[in-house]
Amino acid sequence: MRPNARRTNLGLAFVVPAALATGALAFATGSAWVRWIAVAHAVAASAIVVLSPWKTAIARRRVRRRRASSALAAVALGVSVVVTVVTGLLHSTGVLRTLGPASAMQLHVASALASVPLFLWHLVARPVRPRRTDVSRRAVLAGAAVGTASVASYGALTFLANELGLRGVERRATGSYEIASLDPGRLPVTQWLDDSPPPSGVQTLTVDSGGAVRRWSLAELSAFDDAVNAVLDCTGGWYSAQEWRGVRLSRLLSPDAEATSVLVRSQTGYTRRFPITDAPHLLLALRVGGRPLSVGHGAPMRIVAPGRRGFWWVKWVASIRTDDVPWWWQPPFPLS
Ligand SMILES: Nc1nc2c(c(=O)[nH]1)N[C@H]1C(S)=C(S)[C@@H](COP(=O)(O)O)O[C@H]1N2
Ligand SMILES: [Mo]
Repeated sequence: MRPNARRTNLGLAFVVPAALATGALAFATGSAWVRWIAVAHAVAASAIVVLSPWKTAIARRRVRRRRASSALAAVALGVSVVVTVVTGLLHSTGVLRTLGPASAMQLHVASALASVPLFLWHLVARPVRPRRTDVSRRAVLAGAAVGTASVASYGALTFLANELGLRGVERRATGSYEIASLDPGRLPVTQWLDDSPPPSGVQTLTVDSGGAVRRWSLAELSAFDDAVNAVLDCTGGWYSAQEWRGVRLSRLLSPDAEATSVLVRSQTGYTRRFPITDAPHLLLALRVGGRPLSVGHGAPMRIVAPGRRGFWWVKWVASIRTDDVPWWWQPPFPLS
């Protein structure tokens, strides 16, 4: 079939950002919505695959006509998209979850991030300007056909994974695989980007709330014994259920009518800001599975944030502050 270059390119200009957006949203979402966001992510990825034969034909023609300016960036974009789709498939089916030192999920995210500037550059270098005729009857039908084929291939893959008993079907709604639940000795130690365990832990926790600063010693904090069973779900693609013990954050805060958020800072400078309404549900954990936290897992204390992805579970907590800054006034994902 002779490719309709305009429609194929317009389709990709829509589904590639959709795949990126749903992927980022899946990491940011803690509620039950994450299941549907993950499904939308898979369908957007299927659409990229469905459109790829046409896009390949377009690229071939381009090369043949020697209109190969900015070809290197275009090829790099193609490679990054292929790697992203393949690693996404490897992770989600469970066929191959580690590739050398990295997990399929880590490579998936890294190549997706690499594709963002390349994609933007491609749009600038080879713009597709929508025309009126793009919303013709035929175009709408073509769009519907691609949509149907994408949903169908996602459904077929899910069916096949079930039939073949692939490990991918055991995943949680977030897409993560279970590991080391109730066995904290085997819990993986991981950092978001480049943080690392401090050589020695803090001896006190500084709490700045309601206009007063109070320092809590570890002995004082250890006297609390609030227990929370919660799932640590790392965006690296695994989750683990553990029994955490420590003190509910709300117990440490002074009443403050103005406060809208609580800022948690680690000894290493890693921070996350939570809505103040979360304070009763957040645990400052000193123990896991009945034992003090190890250094890797955040000794002497860390945040346990049920329902939030791993990057919210600040380790090596040194200080907590309440103020009236809105909780969303921070990068959606940590930068360190
Ligand atoms: N200070 C600090 N806390 C952190 C991180 C970090 O890089 N620095 N990484 C987070 C991420 S991404 C995850 S998944 C969990 C991992 O916790 P674990 O090492 O105990 O499994 O810690 C979170 N807390
Ligand atoms: Mo993580």
